[in-house]
Amino acid sequence: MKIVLLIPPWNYSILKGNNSSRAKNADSDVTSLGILPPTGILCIGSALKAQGHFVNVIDGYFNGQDEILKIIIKTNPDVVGISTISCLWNETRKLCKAVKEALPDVKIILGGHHVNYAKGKSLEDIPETASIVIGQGEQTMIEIVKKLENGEKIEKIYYADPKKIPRYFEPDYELLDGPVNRYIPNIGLFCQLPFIHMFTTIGCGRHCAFCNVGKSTANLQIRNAPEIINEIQNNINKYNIKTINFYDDSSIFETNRNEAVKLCNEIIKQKISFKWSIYLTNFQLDDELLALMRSAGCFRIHCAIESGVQKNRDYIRGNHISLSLIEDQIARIKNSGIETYGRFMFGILNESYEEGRQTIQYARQLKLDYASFIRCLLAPGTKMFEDLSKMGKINKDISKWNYYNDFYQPYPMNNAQVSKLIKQAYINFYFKPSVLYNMVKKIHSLDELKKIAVFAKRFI
Ligand code: B12
Ligand code: SF4
Repeated sequence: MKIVLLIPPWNYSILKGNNSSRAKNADSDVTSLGILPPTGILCIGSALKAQGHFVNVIDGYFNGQDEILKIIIKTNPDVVGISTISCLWNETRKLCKAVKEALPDVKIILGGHHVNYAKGKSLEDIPETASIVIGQGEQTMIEIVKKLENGEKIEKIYYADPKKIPRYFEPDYELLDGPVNRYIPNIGLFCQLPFIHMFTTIGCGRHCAFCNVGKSTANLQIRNAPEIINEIQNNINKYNIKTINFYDDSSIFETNRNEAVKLCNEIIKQKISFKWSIYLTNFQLDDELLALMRSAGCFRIHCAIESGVQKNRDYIRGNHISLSLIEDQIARIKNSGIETYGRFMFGILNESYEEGRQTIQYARQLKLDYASFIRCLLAPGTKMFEDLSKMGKINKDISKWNYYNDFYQPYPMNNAQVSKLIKQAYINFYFKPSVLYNMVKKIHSLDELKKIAVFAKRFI
């Protein structure tokens, strides 16, 4: 069968709730601080390709609705699978309508984060949908396509069995409608290009106050070291990858020390030459593991600190990691020779403007090598969503939802204060001679320098 899998159109302007012209490339708008390939639908694509189906993956970052429609009409697929997130639900709705008008026989299947949350309500919102898939999509998509091939009726709602560990299908970048090197990662993720991001675990298993992924995925599944090594080598051999970021929030480095040690030892033994970084949320890596990671090529650790005020950090991450533990961990990482990148957010429920300023001070005091400061983005079905909802702060009109503004108002800060804090934080953190000197000293490549220059222009 012929299958098109896609991410609906998105860019900075669309996320702000506007219709907009397309970004020309991954450096031409602000979201371009990190444009990465859509792993979820690439894994599903791999699974379907392994069954002998024809698969085309379209990324809505590089294609507007008209371009997507043209590709779909040209491909004339039997199935269109769309990955959904809440702030692009309206784009998804428009696209489904247009696809169905152009190709009335096509079966539209929706999956991903928004339908995981909204479940049956998504079918009411988008009546053009043939089925929705809740949970991990590989196995279920194989099942659905098989049924369609046999002329059998398909269900309206499929639940991927959370207890069944799905087979992991490596994302197949050959399925993309463009070259993999047009993706440009976030400023801190790479030291040299080409870059790719990977996952050492599947699912999540946590319940952060702003995110609904943990609620809808199966419990955390650990990938084994040989399988991860195989994917690393494939990426290096096929795309000459120089930097990899392990993008998972609960990577094996924090959740399965044995597998992490095996992975590092194997990288060293096989002399696999690449630089890599990880995300950290639990802050409990010991010195021995840090030294081994460093020997295996780990150059930077992204620390999800979120807030310098304990009550706000506890609320948002829910794992009660004390600020003193974070400080101790940062010192250990620095001692190991690995660079530190702190990640912070503003606009947490009940965070005051003054507390936001304390977070800026905290970021400076930690003497991190890099830091990023973002707006706390909210997903429906989460604790923060429910709490704001009870306070009447949520705009329930789904057609108005977007990433930046209309969807909800932070409390007690307003959006303007959040934006002001973000700007102040970058200026206060980076415009210090010692930080700038350190950054320049540590620049790993011309590509990294160029990315830093694009970023710095926003504040000059
Ligand atoms: C990597 C990542 C990115 C990358 C790549 C995006 C992408 N489309 O893959 C980049 C940096 C580009 C990015 C950008 C954005 N992201 Co993002 N991103 C993530 C992250 C950290 C991992 C996603 C991932 O690859 N997981 C691994 C794969 C294997 O799993 P998966 O994507 O969930 O897919 C599986 C299932 O969901 C399902 N499935 C998914 N799609 C489909 C489709 C069909 C048809 C079927 C049947 C099943 C199915 O099957 C898949 C395979 O098992 C998640 C957080 C998280 N832990 O999930 C946030 C997350 C998805 N991002 C989010 C957001 C908001 C954004 C941005 C708006 C942010 C911004 N300002 O730029 C943009 C929008 C991009 C977009 N259109 O998708 C939110 C979504 C919130 C929500 N619930 O709606 C999340 C959950 C983060 C959060 N905690 O809030 N993101
Ligand atoms: S933000 Fe929290 S709930 Fe969401 S994926 Fe990361 S660890 Fe899981």
